[in-house]
Amino acid sequence: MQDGNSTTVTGTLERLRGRMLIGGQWRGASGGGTIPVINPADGRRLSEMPDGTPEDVNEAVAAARRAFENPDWARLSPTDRERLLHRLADLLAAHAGEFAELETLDNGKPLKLSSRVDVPGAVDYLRYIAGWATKLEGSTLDLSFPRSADGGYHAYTRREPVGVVGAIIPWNYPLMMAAWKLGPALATGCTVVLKPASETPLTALRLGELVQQAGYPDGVVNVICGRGSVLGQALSRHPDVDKIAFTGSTGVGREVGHSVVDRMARVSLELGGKSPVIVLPDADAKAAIAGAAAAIFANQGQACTAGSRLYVHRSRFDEVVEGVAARAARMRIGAGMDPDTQMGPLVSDRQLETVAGYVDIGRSEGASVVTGGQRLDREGFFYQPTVLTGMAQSARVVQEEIFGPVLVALPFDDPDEAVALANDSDYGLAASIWSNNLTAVNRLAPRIRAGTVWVNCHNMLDPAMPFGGFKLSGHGREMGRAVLDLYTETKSVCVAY
Ligand code: TAP
Repeated sequence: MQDGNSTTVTGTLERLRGRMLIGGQWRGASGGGTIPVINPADGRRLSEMPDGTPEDVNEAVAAARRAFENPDWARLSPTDRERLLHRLADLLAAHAGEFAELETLDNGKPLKLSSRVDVPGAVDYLRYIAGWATKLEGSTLDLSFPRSADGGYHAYTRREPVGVVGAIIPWNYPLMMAAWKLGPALATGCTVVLKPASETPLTALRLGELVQQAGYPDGVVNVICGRGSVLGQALSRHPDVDKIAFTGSTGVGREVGHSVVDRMARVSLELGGKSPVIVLPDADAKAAIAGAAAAIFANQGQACTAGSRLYVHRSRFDEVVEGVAARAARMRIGAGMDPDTQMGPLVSDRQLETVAGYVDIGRSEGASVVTGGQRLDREGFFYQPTVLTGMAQSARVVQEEIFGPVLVALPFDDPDEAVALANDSDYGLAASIWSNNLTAVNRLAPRIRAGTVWVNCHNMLDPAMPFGGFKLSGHGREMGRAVLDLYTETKSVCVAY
């Protein structure tokens, strides 16, 4: 161990310092600049990444275009694409401990979470999507167009890779988001320019090394680092990028969407959320309390699907809210590398300011702080898990995404009111319903305007389940078979005979 990190991770940090992957070469930014990478558990500098420029974007996109047209990649059989993805998944699994540690140091999340969810989740997803490489299908079509007596037309459709993909990802699940973008792109034969968030570039860069080790031709995957407002914007506006796959805030997603639509490139957007957790009168209180607490406090509340609005039937309101608050107060907060930690720091001082600011706004809107409501008096970016009650449904803390460990709780009197409150949001990413009444659940689920509705669980994401948002939560569905639509074009071929 050195500096509290394993020697493997210390070596990786040294090797990756100030470098990014373009066209198979590891190099610094063309302007020579770097940006510090901060450990959120102590606020100290962990590493540095390149401060990439639009010139670097041009080079990465050109490398991805060359790779897309290179027969070594373009003519690779589906079986070989599947095999390569399995090799990448195997390499990731073989380095699971190192990746979990890197993710925790970079993002702050508890090592338990990165080693049990982030890394295995990325491996499982790569394995799942590898199987689709050999199952891309078109259809044969009977045409009605008249021709000679014994002649006709034979028509069929093909699925072809969309081309060069610009993938822009956030800091909350950096490795998993990288896998969600790289997996389907590589399964379908696309090439990628991946831009991780500035707060958390490390696991994406290390994954770039594994991509090379797995044997992908140079330029099939490029990992570039730099500021979103410079590099991300240049990538999303680049005329030779065929598709942008973006996960991040609704504000930036809207900007990206505009620039992409202007040039008619393809785009998928996975954006923000303000997901309701609805507890019906007959719910198992113990399960609902544990579920509601995990729904908001996992990953420090920095999850797009976080159950950040709790609506409880008035008859059970005090019991459930007190139960969630008691769990919050008991949570062990500390550095993610400490094995006892249940909640780590927020990702950055900026995020800490945002979360603390929202709780102050909540107080000014009349909210009572049932538990939490303070930053921790220690180095690093720590904030207490917080539960607010007593504000109106129209309050900003109820309507706006906080992206931190802050839960707002409100009572309801009947199912119609629960539906109205749950749907009273600009977002529509996910929701959960807690109840043992099958009829009530089946009546409620279709009425919730969200891309995923969980029943008696929350945050259950599986590679087989399509995932994405209604309303301002985004556009397109990742995972499941549905993701193939995002990374392929359908071509009709019509043959006269
Ligand atoms: P953003 O600020 O939107 O950043 C996301 C990514 O976009 C980062 O890589 C960022 O780069 C880049 N970016 C910033 N400005 C850009 C621009 N003008 N053009 C192109 N790219 C730009 O979000 P965040 O704060 O990192 O992440 C939190 C948000 O992501 C939350 O709203 C959350 O709900 C959402 N999220 C959604 C999902 C799904 S699946 N729906 C999953 C995770 C997170 P820099 O880091 O360099 O600024």
